[in-house]
Amino acid sequence: MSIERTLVLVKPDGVSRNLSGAVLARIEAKGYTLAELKKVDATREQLEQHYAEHAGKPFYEPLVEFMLSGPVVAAIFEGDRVVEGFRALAGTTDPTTAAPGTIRGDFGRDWGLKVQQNLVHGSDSVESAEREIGIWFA
Ligand code: RTP
Ligand code: MG
Repeated sequence: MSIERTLVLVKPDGVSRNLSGAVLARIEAKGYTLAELKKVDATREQLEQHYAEHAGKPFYEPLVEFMLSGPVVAAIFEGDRVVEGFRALAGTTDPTTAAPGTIRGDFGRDWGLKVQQNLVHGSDSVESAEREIGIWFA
């Protein structure tokens, strides 16, 4: 067993489409435990820390603007290998091609929406998770 924590964000598209509960329910149904939960208006400073690895990329500024466009739901989930497990549940980055059965594959829309509107964020490693939890649950 490797009990981990991961940081999940329901992005502004998921919140505005009233899918926060559906997303959280799927994570709980897989067996992960909700440890912390809040709805938050992100600040630019938070997002610049959160997405520091992407600074300078072409999609960085549109991504930050999108994440500022409405509230997000931030959660900490706990469980055995939850970092890897949640990313599998979320699906690949682009909802158009994310596998059916995943959150992005099932709830994503593809009529002209951008890749950033992919419903959820999940930490990509245990180290990232601890760093990101510090940003969102200081
Ligand atoms: P996340 O960090 O949100 O869990 O997603 P991810 O690992 O699957 O994707 P990542 O490469 O870390 O990118 C972070 C977020 O940036 C947006 N993105 N847009 N080409 C593009 O327009 C593009 N590529 C990435 C997505 O919102 C992605 O989740
Ligand atoms: Mg990522």
